[in-house]
Amino acid sequence: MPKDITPEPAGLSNEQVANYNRDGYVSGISVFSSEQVAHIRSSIEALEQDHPEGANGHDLNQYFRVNGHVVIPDLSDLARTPAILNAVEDVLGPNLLVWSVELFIKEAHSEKTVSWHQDITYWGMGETNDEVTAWVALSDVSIKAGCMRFIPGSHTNGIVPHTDTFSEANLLSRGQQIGGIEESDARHGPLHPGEMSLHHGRCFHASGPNRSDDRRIGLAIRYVTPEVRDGLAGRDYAMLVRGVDLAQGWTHIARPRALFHPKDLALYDAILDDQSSTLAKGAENTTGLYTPKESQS
Ligand SMILES: O=C(O)CCC(=O)C(=O)O
Repeated sequence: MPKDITPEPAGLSNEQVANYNRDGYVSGISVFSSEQVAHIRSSIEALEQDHPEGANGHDLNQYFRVNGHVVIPDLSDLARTPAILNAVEDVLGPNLLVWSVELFIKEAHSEKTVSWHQDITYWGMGETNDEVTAWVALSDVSIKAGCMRFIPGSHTNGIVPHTDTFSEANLLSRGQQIGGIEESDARHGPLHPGEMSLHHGRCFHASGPNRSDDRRIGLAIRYVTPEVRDGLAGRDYAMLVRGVDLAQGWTHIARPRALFHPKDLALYDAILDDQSSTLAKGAENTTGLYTPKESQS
C-alpha cells in the first residue's frame, strides 16, 4: 500500500458485535492513539481555561453536559471520527445521526458517581433498540478512577421504573436510579485512554467515585438511526453524520459555524427549550441541565 494512504479503521469484529447483542455493551475498542487523545484532552482543557464562564448565560459545564456538539466544533467533529462511526455502523447500520455529545468529567479524588440507570428513560425515543452511546476514554478510566459498570443482558428489559434522587453527588440531571440491582451481577468496563465502549440505550449502567490522582474524562456520543423518530410526537434534533435520512423524522442540525457562534447559541437554546419538556417530564424538582434559560435562577 502506498505510504500516503491511511487504512480505513476497522469496525467491530463479529465477536464484538455478538457480545454487544448478548450483553448490551462491548468495551475496549481502540479508536484514538495516545497522541490523538493527548491532543483532544488538551483542546478540551484549553476550553476550560479560556471559557470557564461559558457563553450566553450558560456555564461551560452546561455545554459539556448537554448537546455540546451544537456550539463546540471540536465536539461535533469528534462525533464524525471514522473509527467510532465504523464501530457504531456495525451495530446500528449505515445511516447514523448524532443526538447529543457530552463530557462526563470526575475530578481527581471526586466523590461524584452515576447511579444505575437506562439512558433512554427520559429521552422521548420510546424503547428503541436503535440508540447507542459511544463512550470514549480521554484519560485512564480504570476501576479506581470510576469506570462504568454494566449489567450484562439488562438491555433485554423494557424501560424499568427509576426513582429521582436529585442527589448532589450524582452526575445525572435528576439523580435517577433503578432499585434492587445486585452488584455481584455487574461487570466493570475499564478503558485505557483512546479506547471506547458502546452501550445500548436500555442497558443498566452506573459508575463510582474517582479515587485516582488524575481527572477522569469521558466523551459520550449518542447515536441514533433515522427510524428512531418515526411516528413519535414532538420535535427533536440530530446531526446526520453518515449515510442518508429518508425517514425525515428529525430536524437536522449542522456542524457549528464557530465556537459559541451567536446563531448556534440561539439554536442551542431553542433545542433546550424543545427538549426540556420531554427530558424533565414527571420530575418533581428542577432538572438543572435541562431547564430552559428563562426558567433558570
Ligand atoms: O461517565 C459515566 O460514568 C456515566 C456515563 C453514562 O451514564 C452514559 O454515558 O450514559
